[in-house]
Amino acid sequence: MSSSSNNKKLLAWVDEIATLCQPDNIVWCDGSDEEWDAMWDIMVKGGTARKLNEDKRPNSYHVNSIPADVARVEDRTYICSAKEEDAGPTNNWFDPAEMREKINGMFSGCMKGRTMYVIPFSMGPVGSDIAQIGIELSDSPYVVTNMHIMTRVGQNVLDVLGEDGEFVPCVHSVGVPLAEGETSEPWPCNPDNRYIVHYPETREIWSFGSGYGGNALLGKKCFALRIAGTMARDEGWMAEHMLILKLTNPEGEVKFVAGAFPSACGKTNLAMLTPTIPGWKVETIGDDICWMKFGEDGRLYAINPEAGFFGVAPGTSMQSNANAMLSLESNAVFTNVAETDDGDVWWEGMTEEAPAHLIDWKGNDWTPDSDEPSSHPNARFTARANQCPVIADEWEDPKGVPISAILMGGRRASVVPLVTEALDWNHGTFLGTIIASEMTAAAFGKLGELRRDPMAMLPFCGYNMADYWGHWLKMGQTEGAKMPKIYYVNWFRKNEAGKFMWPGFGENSRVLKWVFERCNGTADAIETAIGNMPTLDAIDFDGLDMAKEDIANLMRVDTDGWLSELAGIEEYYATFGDRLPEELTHQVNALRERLEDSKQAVA
Ligand code: SAT
Ligand code: MN
Repeated sequence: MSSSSNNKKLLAWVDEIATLCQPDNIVWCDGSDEEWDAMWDIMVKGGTARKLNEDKRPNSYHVNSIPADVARVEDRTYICSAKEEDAGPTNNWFDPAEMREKINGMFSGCMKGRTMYVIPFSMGPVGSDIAQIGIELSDSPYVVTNMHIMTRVGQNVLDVLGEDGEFVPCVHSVGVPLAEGETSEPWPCNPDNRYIVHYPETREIWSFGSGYGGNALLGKKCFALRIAGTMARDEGWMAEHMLILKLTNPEGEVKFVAGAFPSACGKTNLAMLTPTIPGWKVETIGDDICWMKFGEDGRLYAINPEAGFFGVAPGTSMQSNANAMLSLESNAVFTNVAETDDGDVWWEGMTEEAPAHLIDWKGNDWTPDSDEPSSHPNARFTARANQCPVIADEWEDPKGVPISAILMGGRRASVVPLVTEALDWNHGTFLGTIIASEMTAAAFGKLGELRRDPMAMLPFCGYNMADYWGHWLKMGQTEGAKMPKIYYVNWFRKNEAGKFMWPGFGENSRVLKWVFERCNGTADAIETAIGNMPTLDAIDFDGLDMAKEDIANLMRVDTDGWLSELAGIEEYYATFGDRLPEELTHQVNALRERLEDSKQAVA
């Protein structure tokens, strides 16, 4: 297990970081099975991991973090651009020179007593024109194994990098140096000193103090969204928080659809959906991140830069997402879930009935009478994409797949209908900027209050959000561009009794069918104030157990509701000052006019 490179910049940088962090050893990772085994061997012996019952879940491991380190830390995530306005009001900005000083202090000697792993990884199929190379230096064997699944790791990446190729440098430390003879905690981390730092101008990532998820697996949100986003802006492509799916109609015709949804809106489920309408097929390209570049024909071609799924475990079951369950039957990692008496894993919602006894994620005995859930709500599985039974043949196509439509949506109990087609790219961009979700728990703010999450990128946009919107608009003006159609969807509308009107899950295929047929010009729509909406019979509601009234409400323009949204949108836009693209002001004004006109027409 070892790899090597003759890239001068890389060799010099590895030396420099080793001098700073002072690890005991340096290991160049090669992504092999042997390396996987060796990492787990270290973690099992060190009390970090438990191997699952080989008969139940071959080659799979269970790890628990500590309660202080269970999720991304948005308040410790920094964008260190030279100018504060370039980070914008939605990011934590920090002066880059001051941050460098802080970082030098923090990282100085931080890997003492540990091994520094050099992880060469490709985001996207190795060698694809749309792919990018990163190198993560990390002192965590847990990170090495997760990167094996989530990215493409190995010598072939270094071969593509060659002598003078470019890479994004990513430095990660759990932030717990060991004294002579001291052994590591099972889950080392430094929760009081977590820093997730991005330098967009020099395209660097530094992460300190956390071993978990997006804080530590730096290819994911840090690189593939925050840093890649700024690269995309500079180079004329797009790095988006979107699933990608392949949709096939009963005649065998194929379209590719991307979709941006905030956390907890069922992105992974949609990407792997089992259609309820006969003859239609959904296959998966990706469940979280989408990079798109123009092809010669002016269309946007997308790749999934990742190689695995880092999915939320609780709630995932054979009922809610059979394809995800089948993806993690072997070669998988489980973090912060419960263990069963027969050496397997369990989480809330996996089966209707909970096992009679478990060891919970904190290591305590658990029974169905216990007060706390057995798994952390943000417990995760890490599963290989190529194990997904509905992974599309094209998922590793280096030239990407042409995107016909982009879906966007939040979690809205009111106002927003089931599906609306944008009038054009600019209008669709506008709809993306106004994505929001109602707060569901009082703890997160006032009930019913909106958390705005434009394009589902709020925590992931590495530069000024208003400039990002400007980039979307600019993409649409590119000479010869044939942009995808944009659809604003809402699976989460509630009726007056507080019940979800729309069944969601596999039934979302009914909306996908309309989208598909709109792209072909064969489905009906009526132009309304808020966009093109399906006529009542354009969506197949056949066999759905839904009240007529709910169907009507789901498909209706709530003119007054929309009018009262406008003030909130304008207030939000105002927070971006003069960075707000003028076009978006036009869009709000035009929407207001259309709504008022339609009100008069009715009156
Ligand atoms: O922890 S991650 O950022 O990788 C996943 C997520 O928050 O969606
Ligand atoms: Mn995500």
